[in-house]
Amino acid sequence: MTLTAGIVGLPNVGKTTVFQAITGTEAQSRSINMFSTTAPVPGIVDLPDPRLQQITDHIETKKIIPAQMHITDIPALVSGSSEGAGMGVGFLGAIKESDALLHVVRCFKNDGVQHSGGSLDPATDAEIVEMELTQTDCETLKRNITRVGKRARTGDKDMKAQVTAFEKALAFLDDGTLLRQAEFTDTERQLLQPLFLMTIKPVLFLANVGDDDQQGQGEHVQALRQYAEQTGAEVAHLCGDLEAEFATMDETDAAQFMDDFGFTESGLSRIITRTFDLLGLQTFFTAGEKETRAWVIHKGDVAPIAAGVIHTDFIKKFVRAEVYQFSDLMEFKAEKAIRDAGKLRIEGKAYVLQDGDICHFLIAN
Ligand SMILES: Nc1nc2c(ncn2[C@@H]2O[C@H](COP(=O)(O)OP(=O)(O)O)[C@@H](O)[C@H]2O)c(=O)[nH]1
Ligand SMILES: [Mg+2]
Repeated sequence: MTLTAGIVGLPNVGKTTVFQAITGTEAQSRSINMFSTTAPVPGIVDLPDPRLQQITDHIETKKIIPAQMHITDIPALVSGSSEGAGMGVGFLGAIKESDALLHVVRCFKNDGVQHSGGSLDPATDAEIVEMELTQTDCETLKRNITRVGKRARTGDKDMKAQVTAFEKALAFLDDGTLLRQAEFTDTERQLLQPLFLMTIKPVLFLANVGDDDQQGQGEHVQALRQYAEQTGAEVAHLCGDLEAEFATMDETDAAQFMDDFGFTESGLSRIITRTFDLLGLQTFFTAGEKETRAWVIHKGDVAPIAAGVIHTDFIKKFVRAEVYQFSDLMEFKAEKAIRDAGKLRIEGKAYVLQDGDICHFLIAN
């Protein structure tokens, strides 16, 4: 699976700065103007994983291919966007299929950059954006209840089930419950899926801190953490301004710069770790002469599903897998030694993959 995420947030909170920091691109539209981003901007990020390099220390390869995440920067939401204020909400279509939302919240002080609410208040800011997403979902649900409702009244059972699921979701929102916190059956989730509702998506709040709170322990990040806890979301902090600068440097300079600022981990690694936690994801590897590659799957996925990430056909054609752990390779330093030590396992269709598995799949012709 390719992980996709959409960036949301109020104006001037650092959405484009964060986008630039994590995609390593130099965006043109980073600015102190309220609506400097006027159209969705897609980007692709290589997911850093030091294990890839370590694998190739022992298994020679022509090419290293990291897993990727697709990220889209969009114009800002403001209070009233769902009724057409600011840039409206039409651009949300660009992130409707995202697996998760990265909701950037301003936790940095900068008098030179106008704050849409007048003062720094992360929890309130987060809530304003979520209100607009809620309103957008309500509109989507009402529109679809009307559309499907006409056919449901003719007695069509499938249509009736749809209307019931839509009405249930609408009732949650009317009640002030975000859909990510609402309980639905698997069937209901399937019925809601085609509507691409915004508040049902998992949210990672990105606390954009100033360089006076690089550890993310200040009151503003704490306030956001509390809000996240109450609303079933996660928080990662990063200093957008600094990270955006690292991102445009070459690796050696960036490492030196990070060291100078006392950064032990890049904001991007933190975001990836939290997104993986949030979405229940893990990584497995394939390693060989041609290429060594990282793949993203869900925790609990069985071997044929993992093979299917490489090629959809492999789900059906899966025969068996040869599997060992990344740590085995670090210990024995070669596949042959792993095999000789009896650590190379033959696994069948029911095998549940573990993070860090290195796999060879046998596929039927
Ligand atoms: N001090 C400080 N300023 C920032 C930070 N992140 C963004 N800014 C500034 O805030 C302004 C708005 O940033 P931008 O990324 O365009 O915000 P967007 O409207 O949310 O996309 C720019 O002038 C940035 O340089 C940060 O972490 N610290
Ligand atoms: Mg922007």
